[in-house]
Amino acid sequence: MDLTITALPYEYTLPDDLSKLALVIIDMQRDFMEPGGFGDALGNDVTRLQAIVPALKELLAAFRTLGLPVIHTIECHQPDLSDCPPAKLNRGKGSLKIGDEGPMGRILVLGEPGNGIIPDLAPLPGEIVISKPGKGAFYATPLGAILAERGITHLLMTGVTTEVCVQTTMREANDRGYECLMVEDCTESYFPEFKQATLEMVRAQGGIVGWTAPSANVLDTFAAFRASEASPV
Ligand code: C5J
Repeated sequence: MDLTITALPYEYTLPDDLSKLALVIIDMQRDFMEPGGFGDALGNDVTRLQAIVPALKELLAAFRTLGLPVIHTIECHQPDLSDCPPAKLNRGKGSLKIGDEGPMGRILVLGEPGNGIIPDLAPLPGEIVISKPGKGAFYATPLGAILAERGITHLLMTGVTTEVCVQTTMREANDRGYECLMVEDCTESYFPEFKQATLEMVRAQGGIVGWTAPSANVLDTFAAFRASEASPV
């Protein structure tokens, strides 16, 4: 049977083999989620982002229950910042720059406490964790090769922030031929109007970048799938 998720601008059809569907969780790291990190240093109210954690945790649990692929990303740089171009390093007038020592260690540097994924969404052994120096998760990472190797064709996009790393990654994925759906209540921005605009943008013009749907619709489809597996016709 064709499995679909009720979505905008129209229903999103899942691959015949569900193992070709991956959950992509972008940058749910302390740097963006907690006071003292990069997001905070740029002057943002980081507490706004906490609201998505329960829904994302539930969606992650559903993927784990079904044994489907999960990909986490972390925005980070090497300690010598050799992978951080001046255009990124010097951008903005925040209180702390990338590489500076902050309350959670060096800002956006791999391995520092602030660079870790929040405990609620900590990766399990075997889940893919992509360290990315850019906003998009395909740039300068093995993500494309990993997806190709596993035959993954469909991506559910979640994480923070909606209009920066999540949208950039979704656009990169769309151009590479992936069928992408942004999960509305599992992504957040420091700017509610930017989140709203992003959701509208990606699904405009017949889904020019992809689809959007609330996580409840994804969970409903998974429940239907499990019911069909339990009592095949
Ligand atoms: C930002 C991100 N906003 N993960 N990074 O700098 O969206």
